[in-house]
Amino acid sequence: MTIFAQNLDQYLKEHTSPEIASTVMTLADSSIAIRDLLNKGVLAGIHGEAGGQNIQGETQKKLDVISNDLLLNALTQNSNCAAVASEELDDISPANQDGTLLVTFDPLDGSSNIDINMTVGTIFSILPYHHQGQVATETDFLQAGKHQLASGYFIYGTSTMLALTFGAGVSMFSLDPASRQYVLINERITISQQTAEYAINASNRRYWLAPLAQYIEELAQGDTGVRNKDYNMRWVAAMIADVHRILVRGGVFMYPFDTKIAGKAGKLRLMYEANPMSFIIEQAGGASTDGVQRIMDIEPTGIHQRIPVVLGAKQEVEYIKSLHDQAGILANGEKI
Ligand code: AFP
Repeated sequence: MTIFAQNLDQYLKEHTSPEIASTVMTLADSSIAIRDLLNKGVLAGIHGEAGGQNIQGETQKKLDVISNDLLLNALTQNSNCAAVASEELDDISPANQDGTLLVTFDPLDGSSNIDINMTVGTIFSILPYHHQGQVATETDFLQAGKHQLASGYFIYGTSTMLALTFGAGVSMFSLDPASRQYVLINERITISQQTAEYAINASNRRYWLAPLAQYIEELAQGDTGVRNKDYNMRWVAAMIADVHRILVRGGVFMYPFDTKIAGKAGKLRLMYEANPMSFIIEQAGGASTDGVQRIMDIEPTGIHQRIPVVLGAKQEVEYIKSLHDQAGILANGEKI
């Protein structure tokens, strides 16, 4: 792999506006602080439930709470951010009225992985803010994903990486622990249209809709079934890790509609997970739907809205849509 040896700050100067560059640098600085805490692990007192007390009698916070606070404080101090919305907070946090950007983030995706020393990450999305001089409200955030100006994620795995898009391809950076700088390692990430690998929590099988159940059954039949080839399955239980794997070696990821919890249209959040990851996946040449409809076309109705997600290799995503179309049902099971 070619190492371009260009640092993130230099890359940002060349590829985006000063406002977005400054906001991404704020996110990147916070990610390095989060990664430092993750590396210290149990020794940093970050494992376990929030709400306990340390030896000084101070409240101990779980790392997802600490990460949330870190990002929130840093972003609200950035003059370009009009407001911030976090998966961890009920309400949005207005910041600087003259800012031109809105930022949403999931501070630690896959946080149930922290205590088992597995991969987690931070996902973010940057949207335009149109009401300078006024205090931003939740309504300002309710923009379809196609309006995102930038999105990306920091993945804290065996190494720390950043995937980033401004709508002109996806670039990947790796954190150099010595210089504490993100270094560009790949300027054009692309996803293969086909795959032989899929990711789904198969324990939910009995709650899936018929088209999705049929699809997974076809894959499981491998070279004895209609797909005529064997498939491999992986599930990290952190979307960030499953999506990163797809960017690196291809695949299809599904957290589909299921009937497990009445009234929930899926597990993943549109504004914090589905939209930013869809932007990355599409920009890498993949596709992203709720099973039927392009996710980035969906008009959000609430900041914490949940949505089914099917993303990755274009041919597989389109095939899943065709199964829903043939069955005459929408991704949420309603009849067309
Ligand atoms: P946590 O952040 O609570 O660990 O949830 C992670 C997540 O939202 C997403 O990153 C995973 O793909 C998905 O949940 C895993 O869900 P299951 O627990 O159903 O496998």
